[in-house]
Amino acid sequence: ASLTLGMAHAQTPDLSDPPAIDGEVVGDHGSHTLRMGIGLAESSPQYLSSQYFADILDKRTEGRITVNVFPNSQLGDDVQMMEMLQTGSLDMSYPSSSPATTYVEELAVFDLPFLLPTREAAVAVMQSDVAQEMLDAFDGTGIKALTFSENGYRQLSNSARPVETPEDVAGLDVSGLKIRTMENPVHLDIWETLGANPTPMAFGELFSAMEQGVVDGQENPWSTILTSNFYEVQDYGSETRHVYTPFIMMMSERTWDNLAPEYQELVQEAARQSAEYEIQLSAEYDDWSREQLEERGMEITRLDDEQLAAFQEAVQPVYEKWSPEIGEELIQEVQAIVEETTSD
Ligand code: 2Q2
Repeated sequence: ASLTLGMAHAQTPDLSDPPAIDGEVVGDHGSHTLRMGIGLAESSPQYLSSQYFADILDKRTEGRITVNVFPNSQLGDDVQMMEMLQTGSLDMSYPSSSPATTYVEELAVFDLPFLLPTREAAVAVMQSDVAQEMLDAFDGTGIKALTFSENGYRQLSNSARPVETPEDVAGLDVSGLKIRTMENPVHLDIWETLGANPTPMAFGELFSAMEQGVVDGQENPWSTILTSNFYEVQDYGSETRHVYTPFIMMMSERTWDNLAPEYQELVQEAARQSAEYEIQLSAEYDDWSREQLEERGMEITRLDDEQLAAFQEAVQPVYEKWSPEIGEELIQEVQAIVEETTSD
């Protein structure tokens, strides 16, 4: 991206080929055709990196492992697809960590508002031992959690009014904004604490709920608001960056157990390589998507430090309420990792 400040135009994401697929071909240990369901559109970093994952497996097994990726919540929403992994009726999925807290409650640390101030800190946490322990904690649930990647910094959008302050969310002489949230208790609490009327809802139902006015708004990274065409039904955006959400690439334990050890090793390596590519793409998409949304008519409010501090202050009670549930020690471990990255 260009180094000038102000209205620097974020570079269009470099959607050229992902990193070359090197590494030797893995021997013949049978053939597998896997189905992977995701929630986002074909233009999203989530889909593009899932396709890269599939390409790595195809190339390094000479076509013996094929992954067919189904985007746009075609096969179901995050909660449904995780259940399908457990029963073995779906091989892979790529939900956010937030709806997965029902399986591993420590994941809710990622839902604490303003916990991860920079992408560098977020990546350091996702690549830490404590994060690996959360992935390992899926063992026995029927889900093999392979790796974290970036859904990204969540931003508020709505169809009612510009939002610069928590009071704008609550509405002084009008009712609080009706905000859709992911199916996660911490997210519900964040928006209740801000005086909104939050409703948990599957991602696949969100566009029509906004179109029909069932909800006024939602919160997702700019690239999701762009690639899922939310700008068609949302006039206002606010750069709140209130939560950084990871994705978790998941495989059915049945599918995993069915793979030869050599294939399991390759799947794990391909998952890591595609997650690295996804984080790079998602970072490139972030500012660029916000500019694309403005070009498509969304009025986006950039919060200054004072306005941001007002939101951070307003959601402080969420920490008081959820720290005991999530675990003070875990939160301190994560905050220590954040400190390390922001101190140098
Ligand atoms: O708000 C949401 O539900 C999204 O951030 C989703 O968690 C995410 O896009 C997944 O649906 C992707 O499969």
